[in-house]
Amino acid sequence: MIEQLTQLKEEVIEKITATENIKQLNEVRVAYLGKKGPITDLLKGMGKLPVEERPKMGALVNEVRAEVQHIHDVRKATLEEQAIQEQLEKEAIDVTLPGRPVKVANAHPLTRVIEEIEDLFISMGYEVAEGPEVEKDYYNFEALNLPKGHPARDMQDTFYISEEILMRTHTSPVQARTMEKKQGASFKIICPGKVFRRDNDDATHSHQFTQIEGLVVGENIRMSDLKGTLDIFAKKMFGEDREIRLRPSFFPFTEPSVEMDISCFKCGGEGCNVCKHTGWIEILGAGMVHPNVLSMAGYDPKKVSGFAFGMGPERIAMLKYGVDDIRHFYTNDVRFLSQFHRTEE
Ligand code: FA5
Repeated sequence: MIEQLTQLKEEVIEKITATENIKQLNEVRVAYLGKKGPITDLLKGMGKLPVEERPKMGALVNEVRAEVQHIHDVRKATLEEQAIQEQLEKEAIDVTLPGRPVKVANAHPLTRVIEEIEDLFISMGYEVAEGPEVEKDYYNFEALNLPKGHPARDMQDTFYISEEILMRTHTSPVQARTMEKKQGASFKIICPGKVFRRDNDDATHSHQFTQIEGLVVGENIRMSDLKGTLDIFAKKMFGEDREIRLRPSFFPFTEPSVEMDISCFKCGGEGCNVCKHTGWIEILGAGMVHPNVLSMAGYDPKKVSGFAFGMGPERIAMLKYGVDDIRHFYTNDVRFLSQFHRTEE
């Protein structure tokens, strides 16, 4: 029996030492040290031994079992340590690798154009004014020399909240509101904001779009001041060699009224697809503030005069960035918007 025990001890030690992972070690433990294992069998078989030999054999078996258990425990600790090391190596982060580029969201292309125009006029001493998008009929039309029933109202049909309240069709009501507030004082403002019209959406029209209004009121403000201001605007926005052209037009709130064109920045005036082969691109409407508008807001048209202009940033952004459909600005397609993104390392 002692021989059997010694053989068993050597066998199990050899098996334990040969294990490569915890799973294998567990299998060896169950097989040799478990309830149905050979060591337990030996203990059970001791009943067959003469009584005087039993304590000695019992002690021997227990000694072997303790020794095997110890070797098992040492092996277990080694294998566990090895497993942790392997895992650490697998999950190791190489901090010397360069980081992945992070996409940084940028201002919407329309916001960019609006801010660029704001900055330009602020640099020329203009204040930025704001007005409500839900507006009174009075400010949107009447105070701008467009009384009820005036045929020019048809060009700016909009969404009415009630008979007297509507979604503003242009930023021009801010003209009347600012003049009322300034109470006869001179001023220079620009007003960016959303406007609404019952226009059918197509590549160049939207039922909601943005405008930027400009208004200068004071003594001795002349058409040449308007022309000079628009000339600077055209050159700063579209390039120093741009020329401007004023064509007669009609707005009930300005007299005389003009449309301003710029010489085409793509072909330089020779004619191309951007300028529809005319050499000129229409940019905005403008004019000298109508005396009726001045007097309705409490200014004396004999003493003061003013000029005003209004433009659509969508159309300007389309020209600047070569966008062929105004709807791109509103459909939130990331393929479109991401072209205006910066990538930062
Ligand atoms: C006006 O709205 C006048 N209030 C502008 C003005 C102000 C004239 C001050 C004189 C003095 P108009 O309807 O032309 O004018 O619109 C001005 C600009 O808004 C247009 O040149 C165009 O760029 C833009 N616009 C007009 N309708 C739409 C639309 N449906 N979608 C996108 N942009 C539009």
